[in-house]
Amino acid sequence: MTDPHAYRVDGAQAAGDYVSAYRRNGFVVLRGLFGGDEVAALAAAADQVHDEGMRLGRSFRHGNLFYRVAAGDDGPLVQMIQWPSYHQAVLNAFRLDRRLASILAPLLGGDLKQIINQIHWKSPVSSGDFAWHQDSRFRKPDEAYRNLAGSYVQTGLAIDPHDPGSGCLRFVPGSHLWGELPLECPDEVLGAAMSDPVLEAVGLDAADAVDILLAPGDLALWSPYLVHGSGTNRSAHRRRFYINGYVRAEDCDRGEWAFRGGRPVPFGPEPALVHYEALRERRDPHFV
Ligand SMILES: O=C(O)CCC(=O)C(=O)O
Repeated sequence: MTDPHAYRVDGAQAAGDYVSAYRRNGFVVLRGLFGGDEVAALAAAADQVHDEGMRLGRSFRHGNLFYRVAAGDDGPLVQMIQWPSYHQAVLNAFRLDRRLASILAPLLGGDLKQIINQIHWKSPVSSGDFAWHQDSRFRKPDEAYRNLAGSYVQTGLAIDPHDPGSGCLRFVPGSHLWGELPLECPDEVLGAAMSDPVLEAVGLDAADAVDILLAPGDLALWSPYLVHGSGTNRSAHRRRFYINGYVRAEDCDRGEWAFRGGRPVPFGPEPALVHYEALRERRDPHFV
């Protein structure tokens, strides 16, 4: 069956289509953006940083680089790594790939900074759930982000198959048009299950939510106001997801530069302030 939310970006017509679909629904899926060899290289890079997290054994921070490692029944469980691109060249190349710049250009323009650079792991049958939320709640402080609805796009690149069995994303189409909603969210959305009454309390219906099916190499784009979550991985394989979030540079005071005029911008000598408020004061690597 044809997926009404999925496009292939191989022509001007398709480009117009995915942009209007994104604006209408608050998300869109682009199929087959990266090929098999590229995804294999990305998977190997993800495995490298995952091994680093396993060796650390618990959550660890060095500046913006952060490993979130939970205590699993059988040992450490690496759930998320933020800003691995500072030291992992393949991950860095993906976040700066010009295909991303050209996909984002009609939505955000060519001068982009980056707020999110992270990988999520859902190991088989482990709780890597994400409660229903809007990403806007994490774009703080408010004054650093201007025109958030139109200036920010989150992207997620599938490394493994994403489907209901492996805990794929669930999106509520059109919910981005409602702006910031008083969703009753746990402080930590990672590790908390989606609770449908939370949607009903703000006038949304879980029955309207759609499963986002992704094959390796597919890219999902979503709005900071789109209500979304994801469930438990009950499959026999890992579900890895490479998330990069971009913002129109002139509308944001935070983030690392990613593209200027559509061209990749390498990291500068000092990390930029993104989310970690103690970036300048606490420079030493430390367990958290
Ligand atoms: O990895 C997932 O399934 C959830 C991702 C998500 O909700 C987010 O990054 O905001």
